[in-house]
Amino acid sequence: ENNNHKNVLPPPSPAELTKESGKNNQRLKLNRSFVDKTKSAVRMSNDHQKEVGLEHKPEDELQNTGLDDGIMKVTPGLGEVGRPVILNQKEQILADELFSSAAFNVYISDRISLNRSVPDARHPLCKNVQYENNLPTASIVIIFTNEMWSSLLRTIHSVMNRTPSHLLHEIILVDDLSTLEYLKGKLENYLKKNLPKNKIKLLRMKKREGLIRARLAGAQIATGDVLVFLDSHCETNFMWLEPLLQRIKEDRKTVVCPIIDVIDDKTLQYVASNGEYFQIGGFTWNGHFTWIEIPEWEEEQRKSVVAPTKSPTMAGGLFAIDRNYFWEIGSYDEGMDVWGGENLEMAFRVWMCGGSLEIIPCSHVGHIFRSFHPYSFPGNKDTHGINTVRTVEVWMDEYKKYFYMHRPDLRHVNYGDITKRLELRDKLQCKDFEWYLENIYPQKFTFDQNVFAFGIVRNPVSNLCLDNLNRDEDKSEPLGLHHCKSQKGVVMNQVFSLSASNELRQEENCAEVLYKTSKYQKVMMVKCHGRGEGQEWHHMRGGPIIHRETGKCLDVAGSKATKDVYVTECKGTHSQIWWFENYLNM
Ligand code: LR7
Ligand code: MN
Repeated sequence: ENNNHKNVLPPPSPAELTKESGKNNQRLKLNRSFVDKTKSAVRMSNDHQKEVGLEHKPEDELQNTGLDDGIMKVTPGLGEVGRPVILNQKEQILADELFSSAAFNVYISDRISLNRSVPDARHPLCKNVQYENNLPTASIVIIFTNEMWSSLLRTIHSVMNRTPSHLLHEIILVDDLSTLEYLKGKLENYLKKNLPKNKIKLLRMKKREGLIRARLAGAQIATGDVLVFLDSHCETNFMWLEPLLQRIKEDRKTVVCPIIDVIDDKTLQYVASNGEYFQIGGFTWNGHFTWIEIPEWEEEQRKSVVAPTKSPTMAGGLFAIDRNYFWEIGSYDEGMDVWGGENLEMAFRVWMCGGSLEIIPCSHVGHIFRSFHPYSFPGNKDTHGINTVRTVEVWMDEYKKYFYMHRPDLRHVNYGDITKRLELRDKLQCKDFEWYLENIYPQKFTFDQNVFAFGIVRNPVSNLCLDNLNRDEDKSEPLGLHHCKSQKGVVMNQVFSLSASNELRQEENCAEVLYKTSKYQKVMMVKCHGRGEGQEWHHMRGGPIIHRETGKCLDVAGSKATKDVYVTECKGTHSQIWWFENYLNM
């Protein structure tokens, strides 16, 4: 397992955000007594599909799928309507043993019908949207390497079940040199027997190419009007394809993404929100994709909560693009290996070279979010890092310095030849990265722009500096103190800005006082919300850093090195004096 790249995390669920945590009591036990309820569960799902005018298969066909393949052990009704499956203790032990091979609960997956129903995850307004009859056709490209049988086939079945056949030109499966035995002859037989021959193609890579070149190979043999890429562990939702095709028909230069719903890696629950809240794509200066809020100007511009929403970047795995436009705009960088970075590359390129990137809220596709990679990285390379170097060298102009500040280890890495990509940028007469930041992602925070002060923040008497102590940026963690470091190498842990809106912040995280009662109050680093309130701080050169809401001061007293920093009554003592490395005249 290669630790150099962190995996893409699922977006927070609306429940998590509104704190009205899971009132979901429909959790099912995997045991025989459940079978009684099966019929109603399946019938419910069929009625559900009828409602929106989709064809549905006869009940016995649904229940028999996969039963004789030697891998599936379907318990009819289990996981229907996307419900979570909870195992008893004995089964959980068996499931845990299998978990590491798949990075999700394959034991449960093997027991859920390949044709299981999903909850309608769309906003109710989507049901009123009309789509044209003569939409372009789609080639669905699904790449995989050693994907589990049940998750791969459930992806394919869900596409077959929820895509009108006149829009489904073909499904192209690309096997990136899987070694699992059942993905060889057995898979071919299954496809021949159970799926329409004219709709399904299986392409085998001769060597392990990685997801970027595997997708390129799939795209090369595609003949539909639109390319739709999916990961190999997805479940499509109601009317998932029509909204994507409709938008591309209106504007062939838009690259469109569905809302990606979470399929829980432990319970296989298809988590359906109310369809109203979703996030769009951003990036961090260390080269990772991240979820961000829809900015207010975009909220105003789109006429309805279900209207297409512009997004600075995309997660990467699930999107649709006009097939000819895919090639015109430079397809993918074929110099990228295995996993990572291609999504930001494509996002920058599309925006900078005259296209656009949108999330289409009426299209939903579920994806199993995994917390580690179940497959190997040949040569144990940090492919995310190296692919991202290719991206920043081609697209980010002088802004690449911010990336290298986070990753000085990659400054001299061999990233191969990028001449062709630079030529492409030239040929397409693309705009520069500054244009992208100003026009597409103006809310992106750059630590030395629109700030009063930036750099390390030192208390001179103790020679201690503010430091995030390498704590998890995705969680709320206390702000710490550490001996001040020199400015060479990776120093981002100690780089802070006092922003023009009076935030004491690192990239996406702002200092906030959360517990307002005790004498020494901890300072937490939490996601910046831009509303001032508990995230507002005031400071002048060589003076205290004052938290506006409580009127208290940042203080090193009471905390030793490698401890957390506190706010306490302002006293004008040495322990409350701070110097930013740089002050700007604004
Ligand atoms: O060497 C490989 N060859 C492959 O064919 C490695 C992977 N793959 C296949 C793999 O079987 C899977 O179908 O490529 C697909 C993506 O790999 P995952 O599922 O391990 O990736 P991920 O879901 O963790 O990562 C996200 O970011 C990647 C960056 O390179 C890709 O763009 C993935 O497609 C992307 N997935 C999504 O966007 C789904 C939503 C996740 C989020 C946010
Ligand atoms: Mn994936």
